[in-house]
Amino acid sequence: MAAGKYWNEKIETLPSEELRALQLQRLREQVKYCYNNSNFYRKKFDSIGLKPDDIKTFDDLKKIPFTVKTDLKENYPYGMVAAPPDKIVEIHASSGTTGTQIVGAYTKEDIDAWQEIMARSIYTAGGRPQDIIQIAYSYGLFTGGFGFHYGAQKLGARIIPISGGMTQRQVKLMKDLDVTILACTPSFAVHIAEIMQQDGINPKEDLKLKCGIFGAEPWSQQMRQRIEEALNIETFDIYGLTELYGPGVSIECPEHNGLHIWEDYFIVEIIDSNTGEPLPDGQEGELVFTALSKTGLPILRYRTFDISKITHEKCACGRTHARMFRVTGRTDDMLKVRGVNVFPSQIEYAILQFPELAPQYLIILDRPGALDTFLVKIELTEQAQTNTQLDLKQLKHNIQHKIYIITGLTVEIELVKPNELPRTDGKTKRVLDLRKGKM
Ligand code: DLL
Repeated sequence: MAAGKYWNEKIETLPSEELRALQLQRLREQVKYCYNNSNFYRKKFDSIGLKPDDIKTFDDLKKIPFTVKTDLKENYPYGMVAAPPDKIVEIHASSGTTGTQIVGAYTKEDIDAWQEIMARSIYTAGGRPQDIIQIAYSYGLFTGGFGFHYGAQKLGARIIPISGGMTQRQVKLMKDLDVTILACTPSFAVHIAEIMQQDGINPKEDLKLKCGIFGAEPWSQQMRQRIEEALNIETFDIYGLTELYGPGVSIECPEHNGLHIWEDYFIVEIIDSNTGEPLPDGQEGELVFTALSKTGLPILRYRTFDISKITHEKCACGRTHARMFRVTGRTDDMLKVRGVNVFPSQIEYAILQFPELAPQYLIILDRPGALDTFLVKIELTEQAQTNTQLDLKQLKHNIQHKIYIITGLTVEIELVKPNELPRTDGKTKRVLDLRKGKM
């Protein structure tokens, strides 16, 4: 099936009209499947007098109420499962940012679909059967490890299923086994690069690494540049969530101009998160997805909380599937500090403009008295740390000013030594909010 630059040329380059027709046909079938097999959706439809046959066009999609995270939580663990129990062959889960488990239940058909979109995603990022892929996402309930494993297996690449952790061993194996693709979270990639530097490994000379497929958490353009330079690779942003199989909902193509959403499997909408109203292409809002083929735990119009924007313009790579732009944050990540809304990604964007700073930072919020305090601890790079000429006071002032320009907030800056902040092999926690419980 795979040839040249496409994994599945016919589907990936399907003319838009045909793609819409395919989606509509799958949507109608999926709505029927939900109504006939899911108690949750049948009740939801019945409560507003909606019948599956009422969904005839894309416009009718709006008649379907949103599905939200609390639906999954309230129906934990199996309340939203639509397939018979003996058809569920695998479970994954995400603890999410709020700590409550979200469970994903997969039938064999779901695993096949996930494997297909992951193989397609890795291929889109340049992965080929002759590649050697180090999967440094955690294996287990988290969907990262297994999602990449299934995709790479279908692609026929050689898999190094190392999982997360063991950073020094990651580096050694990458070198010894001639790894060409690294798959992990961007923050773990930063840590791997640090260990390489410490161990005197020069990626350009000592490794065969050509690309990195990174996702599962927001990362800025500045973070990308740092990683690409440190590891001497091209990087690809991959997006997904447990509720929609896991990784592989969308991925960047070599144009690096947005992430193609595999529209034969998903319908994407962008909505205003306050009003729920759909927003036009190009406008930033919350991503909402309808899965067109899931049978274990089908999901219609799922509000992700993820903030992005989309475009349906044709991409220079020839793929016709819509693109979403990098997720800048989540509606529930937004920090409200002294009445000002600020996203951690804005802080990252500001600080990584300073070459003296490493991409390692922690935001600490507190409320010792009546007012919020906002402290950003940032590591200096090794070079900056040993540079006796560096005017730290001036540097702090410049960082403060940059953050003020971007967010409107005056924050406190603490510059710390390299390696002082905690490292992670998964999703990094960038915010410590000590105000909780004091509100
Ligand atoms: O993080 C699935 C995944 C694994 C994606 C490996 C990519 C690579 P969850 O644990 O359910 O699933 O978390 C999903 O992570 O709603 C986003 O907020 C965030 N997220 C995922 N990918 C990206 C990305 C996996 N590329 C939640 N950029 C999502 C920004 C991302 N945020």
